[in-house]
Amino acid sequence: MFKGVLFDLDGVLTDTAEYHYQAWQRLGKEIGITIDRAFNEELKGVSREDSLTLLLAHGGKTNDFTSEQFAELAKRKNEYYVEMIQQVSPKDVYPGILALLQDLKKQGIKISLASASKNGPFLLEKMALMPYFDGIADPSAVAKGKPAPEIFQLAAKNVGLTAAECIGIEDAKAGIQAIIASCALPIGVGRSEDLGTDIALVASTKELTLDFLLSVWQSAKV
Ligand code: UVW
Repeated sequence: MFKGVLFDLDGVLTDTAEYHYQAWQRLGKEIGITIDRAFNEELKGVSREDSLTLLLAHGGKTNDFTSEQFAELAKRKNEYYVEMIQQVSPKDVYPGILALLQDLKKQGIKISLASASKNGPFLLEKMALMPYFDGIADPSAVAKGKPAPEIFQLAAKNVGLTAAECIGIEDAKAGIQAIIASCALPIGVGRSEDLGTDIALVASTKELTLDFLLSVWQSAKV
């Protein structure tokens, strides 16, 4: 039986993945880089700085900015994003998530956040989900972001577990790769075209019930 669940935030607990996309799009437009949803898939789950590096490479502008300008662009994107998430409230929690968190708590299963976003704690507060979380991995405390396993390993460690004792839930390809590398058991929220065919997938968070998690764990561990 798994002892913990490690949650990504953007695109798993709520729809902030869309706000990230809009904020990157706005910044991109200002510096002459157009992005679409297909490219945005590559930014999902990736840290702010790594996303900016990918955006500049996408627009052929890798060497166009000094490190000070790079920092200013990252800050500007975050300002656009933070502006949009001010209105986030408990109504924005994805379907099924609250019931899952409540059921996990009742079973004494640890709940930990493994998000690359430095805005994670702010969003948990806004959605009134903070009381459910036993631990939050600080993304600035890990040397390498997703797809490296560190953030999931830290999220497990923060609740006294190893990643191998946990299920990890993600909507992004880099995140699924990080879960697999950490030895946690992945569940993807999304499409097999984006996340792969070799892991348990749900099309909607509505399907993320405790029973579903138990069945995924049992079938992976036989
Ligand atoms: C991500 O974009 C993942 O992080 P932040 O919210 O810190 O910019």
